Amino acid sequence: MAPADEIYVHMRARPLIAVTTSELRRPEDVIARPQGEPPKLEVALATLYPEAIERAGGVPVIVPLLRPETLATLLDRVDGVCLPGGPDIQPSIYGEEPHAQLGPTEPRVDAVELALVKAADWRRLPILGICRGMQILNVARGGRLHQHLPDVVGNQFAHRQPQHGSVTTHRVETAPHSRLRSTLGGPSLEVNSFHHQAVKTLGKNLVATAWAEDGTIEAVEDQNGRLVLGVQWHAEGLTDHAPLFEALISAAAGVEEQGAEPAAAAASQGERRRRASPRRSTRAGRMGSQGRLAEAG
Ligand SMILES: [Mn+2]
Repeated sequence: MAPADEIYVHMRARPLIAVTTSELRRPEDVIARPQGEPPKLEVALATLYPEAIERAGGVPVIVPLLRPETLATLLDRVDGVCLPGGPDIQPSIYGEEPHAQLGPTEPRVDAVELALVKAADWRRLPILGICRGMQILNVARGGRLHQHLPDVVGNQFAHRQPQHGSVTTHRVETAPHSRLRSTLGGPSLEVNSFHHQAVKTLGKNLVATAWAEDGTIEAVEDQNGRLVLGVQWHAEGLTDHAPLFEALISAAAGVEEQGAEPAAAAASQGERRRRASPRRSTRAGRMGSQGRLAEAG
């Protein structure tokens, strides 16, 4: 094979993964350095996310704050979505008043990520949510959150660990026959923990597939077989959890998942056939406007 052909095949095999910037840095939060750029509002994303996506074989596409119609155009051209960690989510989205211990929220970021999840669901794109990303996934599908987890489970486990993200601090039990267990092994995993909130009620078509010993839901996934997986820990900081990113990339590339439970694999195949309609026709025909009209409904 000629070198040019090799490069072409190689590039075709690497799916594009949209990864949102879930944090905003305000000018007052940025340290002005001599001869440096003057502080201004910035979008922020830990470099660990694009590194984990690239290492797993994907090409990260970093998504700033965009309008819904721009997000729709972007999602017509990517193959999967990664939702990173970030600040607490505004409780008004799921119809609750703010708790006294609610952390800082970012309404603009919430709006962008909720629109992105809905657009990704409409296109049946695979989704991996990390920490806040799992919570956004849940809320976008109509679920609710515990705003201040210690109110619910006490302080037996430090879900906001002081240790570095590469250090695991608590254990989770995983559900048999779950995609999580087939991806990372089971029945238990050691995880890090940096969350203030947690899932209270599950969003549409989501099931819990991991729990901390205090009962906190630590992972959710779509029960219809498509790869839609949220984990409450920071998998991007744990070398052993790279298979989560590899599963996202495989699903985004349309590669058959290895090692899935027979029932889940069968459901996955059926779903893949069904999803041929909206996503493929949108991509093949570049029918952006028609796709967006249908999506708005
Ligand atoms: Mn935790």
